[in-house]
Amino acid sequence: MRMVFRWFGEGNDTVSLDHIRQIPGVEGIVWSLHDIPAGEEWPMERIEEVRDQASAFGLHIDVVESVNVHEDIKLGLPSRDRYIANYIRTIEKLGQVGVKVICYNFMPIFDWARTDMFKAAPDGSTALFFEKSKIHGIDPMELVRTITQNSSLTMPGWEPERLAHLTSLFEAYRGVTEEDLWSNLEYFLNAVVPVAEKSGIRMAIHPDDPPWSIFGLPRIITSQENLRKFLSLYDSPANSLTLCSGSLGANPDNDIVSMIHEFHDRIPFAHIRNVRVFENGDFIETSHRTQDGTVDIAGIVQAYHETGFTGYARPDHGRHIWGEQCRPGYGLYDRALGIMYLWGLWDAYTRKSQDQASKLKEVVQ
Ligand code: CS2
Ligand code: MN
Repeated sequence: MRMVFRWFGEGNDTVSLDHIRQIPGVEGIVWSLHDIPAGEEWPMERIEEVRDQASAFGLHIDVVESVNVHEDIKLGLPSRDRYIANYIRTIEKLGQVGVKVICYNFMPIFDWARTDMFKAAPDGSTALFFEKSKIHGIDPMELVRTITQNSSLTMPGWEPERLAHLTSLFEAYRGVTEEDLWSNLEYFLNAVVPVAEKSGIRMAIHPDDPPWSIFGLPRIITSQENLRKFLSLYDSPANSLTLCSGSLGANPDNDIVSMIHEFHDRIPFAHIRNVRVFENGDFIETSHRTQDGTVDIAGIVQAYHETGFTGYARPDHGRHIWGEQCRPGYGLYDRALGIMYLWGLWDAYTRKSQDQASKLKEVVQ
């Protein structure tokens, strides 16, 4: 397991590279060019700039999250080919600087969605919260305001330029079914996966968060069955998964341990975080500790250990604790605590398998 940490870029993050390198076992940043609109080609100078900033602190840039997919590609419009051509040139450039994994998602219009960015927990911390009944009643624009209002920093997946055209975006998706979305995704994969293969990059789709339809928009990267279907669309190691335990775990029917055992050779990037799902379907992000939520984090780390996971992992989100002022979900403290929990589990499983191996040796001798 190779630990990495998301960094939003100079002037766009409350956490510095200097802090990141002090978290035990963190070897690289997970990065993006957040100001470049989806569909545009990334300039090489900007890519090299991030590489140089990271390497000044001894950190690598192997994992990009995300190169966002233009809405016309998800919609399957004729203009998609132009945006796919730009995407391909970006993949090639990222390959040239040694990037190994590109995370992306295929959610129509919205990326991750929550109804409350700072929901208070009894211990005084706050965290991202999703209230199922609230989302049914509200105007999508209200959701955009909830998510973007408290922050002067960019919110990934919630770019104001794009969301300013919300009405026409919804209009464009009218009549677009899950089947359409699958076939538009397949078209995209057929174009980009061969390029990724040649560039030494694994494309790793992020599951939908939450893993069900919102505002009547189709969502397909939601379950074990659908992940299986996704992988079969293009059978190559370069067509792979960012397995996010928190996103998938918002639906208690999703058995993430089973997914790791089934898909392990197609998971180059793990997002490991916990959520607590309530009986009515609402959920709140919690600490990483297994007992604090409803996702079996210890079982997940064990499954990665048992399957010999050598990919990248990040703690994904954290709560806001100790009064930290930060981008929602992306403070330093709780994510760093999460990393230490993940390492604790990992090292214990390593020790256990070493002990078992030496016992076996004794028996054989
Ligand atoms: C995050 C996402 O919701 C999550 O779990 O990891 O915001 C993720 O960064 C994007 O969906 C990836 O494209
Ligand atoms: Mn995630």
